[in-house]
Amino acid sequence: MGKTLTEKIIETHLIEGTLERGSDIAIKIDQTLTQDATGTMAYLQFEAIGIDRVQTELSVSYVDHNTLQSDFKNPDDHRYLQSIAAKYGIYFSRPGNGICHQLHLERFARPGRTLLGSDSHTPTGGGVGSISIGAGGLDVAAAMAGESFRLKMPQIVNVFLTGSLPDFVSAKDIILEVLRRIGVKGARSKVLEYTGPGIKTLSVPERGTITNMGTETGATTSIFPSDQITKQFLEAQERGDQWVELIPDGDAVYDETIEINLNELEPLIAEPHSPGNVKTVKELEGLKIDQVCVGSCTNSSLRDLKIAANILKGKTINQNTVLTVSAGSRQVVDHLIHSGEFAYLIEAGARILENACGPCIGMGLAPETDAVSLRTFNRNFLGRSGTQNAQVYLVSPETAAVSAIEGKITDPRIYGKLPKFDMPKKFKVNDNMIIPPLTPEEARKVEIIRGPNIKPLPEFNPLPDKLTGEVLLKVEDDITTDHIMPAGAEILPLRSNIPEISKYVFKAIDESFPDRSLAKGGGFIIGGDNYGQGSSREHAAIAPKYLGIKAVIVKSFARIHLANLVNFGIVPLTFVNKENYGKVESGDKIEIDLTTIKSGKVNMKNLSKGLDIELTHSLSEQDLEELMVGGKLTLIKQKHLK
Ligand code: MIC
Ligand code: SF4
Repeated sequence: MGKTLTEKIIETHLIEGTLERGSDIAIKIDQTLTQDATGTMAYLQFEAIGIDRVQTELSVSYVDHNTLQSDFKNPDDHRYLQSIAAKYGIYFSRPGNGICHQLHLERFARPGRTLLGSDSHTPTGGGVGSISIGAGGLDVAAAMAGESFRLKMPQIVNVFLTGSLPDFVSAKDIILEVLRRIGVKGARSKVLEYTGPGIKTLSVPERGTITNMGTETGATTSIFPSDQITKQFLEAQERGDQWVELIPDGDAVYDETIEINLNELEPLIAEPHSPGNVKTVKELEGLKIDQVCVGSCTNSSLRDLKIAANILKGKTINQNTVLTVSAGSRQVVDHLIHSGEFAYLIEAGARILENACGPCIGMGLAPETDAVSLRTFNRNFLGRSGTQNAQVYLVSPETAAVSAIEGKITDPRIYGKLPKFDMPKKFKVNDNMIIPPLTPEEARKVEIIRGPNIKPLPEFNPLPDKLTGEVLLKVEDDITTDHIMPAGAEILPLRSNIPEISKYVFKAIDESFPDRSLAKGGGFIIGGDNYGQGSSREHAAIAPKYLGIKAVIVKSFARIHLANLVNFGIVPLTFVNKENYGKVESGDKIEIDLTTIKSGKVNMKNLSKGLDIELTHSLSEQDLEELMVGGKLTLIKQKHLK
């Protein structure tokens, strides 16, 4: 029986387990990436593990999220990260160089390699045929220490593409179409593997757009084969020697197939407040817009900015619409400057931002009150832009540029033929903002520099046999990590300071949550389906743990958040019968008996209502061991001390 591409790469990295779907496996990790917002915590943990140097083939530390410097906190973190990179053999991408995923695709991602990144959009690397997975910072720290990465062997979905995209229809519309069909929970425990004749029409950055935003379907990762298009891209990045052909076998067997005819696609848009609320742009045409943002790790490649620039050439943006542009890398900007296309953006009235995440994570450029903001980004969760009542829509660069000129949501196809533009045969490669690792001797002399905002890691105790307390909060389906642990310019600088950042847990849902939790000595959270979707931020677990949260009981979890809860000793449980969600309310006193947890069955007593409710979990033996000692770090430290 033939193999899928995913199976082939996983098989060559398998440390434990088999390819049987749903079984527990452990894979070797070749590369890691971190970004600054998750990186400080990941490196504090790496330091706590206590080894001299990273054990991976390649580890890169990027600075791209916390780039607004309104006081000392963010720059202190950058300096800490730079000193850590020098100390432990890590490449350091300096602030201003660009967004981690765009940069990693350009400079480091390799076909056939595994990449673990402390950011949920790490699957961008799937654009060159790498198995690239997002994880919590502690899992990435463990991978840097040479530990394998544990996951459930995913099912593999064949996303079979035929045809080619019409003018003004974009790679972004392909992933929006996938989201339209399967929604934000549709690919959980699955890998989306792209095949079919249509893939030959897509360049690597376009493939990167698709694998990047595959995260929004809940997929473990997404991947394209490594073919002649990959070869050309790597050669153009002066990395031709890293190319290997990697394709699925002709008779590969997939668990499911989704067919998309690219000829039939039209411009799509995700409405507030979920990337899964997909409509056609036509359906929303005419809605007045206040802001348009082009950029983010989904759509900030040279191809995307050239499209936007050439549409805007000789035009002026609508007088009631603000346009921002943030390139994914200096390489992108360098090309646009030399080709003259950068001028088209500036002349049209774009506000040029740093090469960083920027407005995507509420780091500046928050929209005005009640604004409609059209963004080429991947997430439009409530409040994420920094303005609670803003309405954020997600679109392609084509739709964004045309709409910025028109001042209203506009189907870009009304502009007729897509303007012509050339892509370079060779990219301008200049890695002078990536500091390579030092030799072990040089590294030994490096001092780690810590600012006053970098606080020690909190320590957590082993779990008792019984958990008792009050349900502090009950929430609905699809709660995101942005709900649990909000980001934005005010809160993100606190990522290295757990006591401070904990004060913002569930801020938009219930501002009293942190104080109530501390006052009651902690308690429980009840949730619906897909609890914890979105970001990889482990702060959505560490901060609730710090506030005393003992267990989270839901209908189902999102993958990365579930792993983060285990890593920090919060018990993640699910209802055996989802209807029982209705039998426990905020304020109820409950008791959970953990003595039977190894059997997979856990009893919860609702003491307030006099009910017994059966709970379960999907945790492996290893997960349970980590959980019961109060978190993964304790176990890893013990292992490395031996
Ligand atoms: C995001 O897009 O939500 C982030 C910010 O990149 C996060 C990481 C973080 O919270 O630091 C992610 O996607 O993992
Ligand atoms: Fe940065 Fe936004 Fe991409 Fe997250 S989704 S890595 S915040 S650009």
